[in-house]
Amino acid sequence: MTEPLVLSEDIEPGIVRLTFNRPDKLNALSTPLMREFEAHLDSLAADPAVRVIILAGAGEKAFVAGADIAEYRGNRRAEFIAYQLESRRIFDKLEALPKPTIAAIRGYALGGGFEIALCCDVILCATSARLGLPEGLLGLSPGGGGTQRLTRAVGRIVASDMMLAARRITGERAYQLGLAAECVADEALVETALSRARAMLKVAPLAQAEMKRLIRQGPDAALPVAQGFEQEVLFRLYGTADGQEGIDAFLDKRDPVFKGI
Ligand code: CO8
Repeated sequence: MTEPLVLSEDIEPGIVRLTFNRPDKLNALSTPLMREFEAHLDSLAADPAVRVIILAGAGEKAFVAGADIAEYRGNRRAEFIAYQLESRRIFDKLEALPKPTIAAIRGYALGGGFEIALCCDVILCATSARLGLPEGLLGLSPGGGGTQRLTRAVGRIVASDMMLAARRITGERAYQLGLAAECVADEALVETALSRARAMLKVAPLAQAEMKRLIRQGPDAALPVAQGFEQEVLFRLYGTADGQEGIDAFLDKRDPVFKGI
């Protein structure tokens, strides 16, 4: 039997880890790998028992070193465009998942690999992490949202420095820039991701889904409009069973039991 290109593991109730699994090619995003990844995203999205998804890379060297450059050779324009369109759809699907996602990065997260991380809600880095968008070195430009999501995340100057000089940054620098929520020793990364995921299990799922959307979509709207979105969400959540459960539980000095309704 051939090894899956994306491993899916139930780590603890509610927490699933997807691991990109082509370590000999630094987990490069081949077409078959992207299709397996999408199939996992679809089934995790549809499974109400799954609350948090952690993304990781197999092996010591990389999270994901980008698109599979071997597939790019030969100026096969139709295939190239088809891959880019399919990948963009999958990246957008990852970003829009109504559950929290965590990218746990050890080693290289380059090109499409970094762009996948930018589609996640929280990036955690090991000190070995090296993040970058080196497409310019191939005579190309990013295609998985990197020019836009990175620029929105860190601003124009740092994004330009990283892209125009193909400069990789370390996990520690990513943390300083606010790109990573934390940077820890390599040996601590798995446990750190797990502890973040456990913390996420305690937050009401509907509230998480709504906050995700607000965080992503709000900055593209004018502030008063975005604040309007925020208020609508809060009013809606207040009327949900979980909204009332959270308030009751606090006042009754007990842990809330959220049902996602
Ligand atoms: N594609 C295909 N194979 C790769 C890739 C890749 N992106 N990265 C590494 N590999 C392969 C190498 O060819 C090598 O294979 P082999 O052993 O068969 O020769 C193996 O992985 C190990 O790599 P290296 O020997 O190169 O390892 P080093 O430690 O010397 O170097 C680097 C590590 C610096 C990460 C180096 O491998 C490298 O520069 N890789 C390419 C990085 C890159 O340019 N990434 C961007 C690709 S373009 C892109 O991502 C566009 C995104 C589009 C988004 C939408 C689609 C997802």
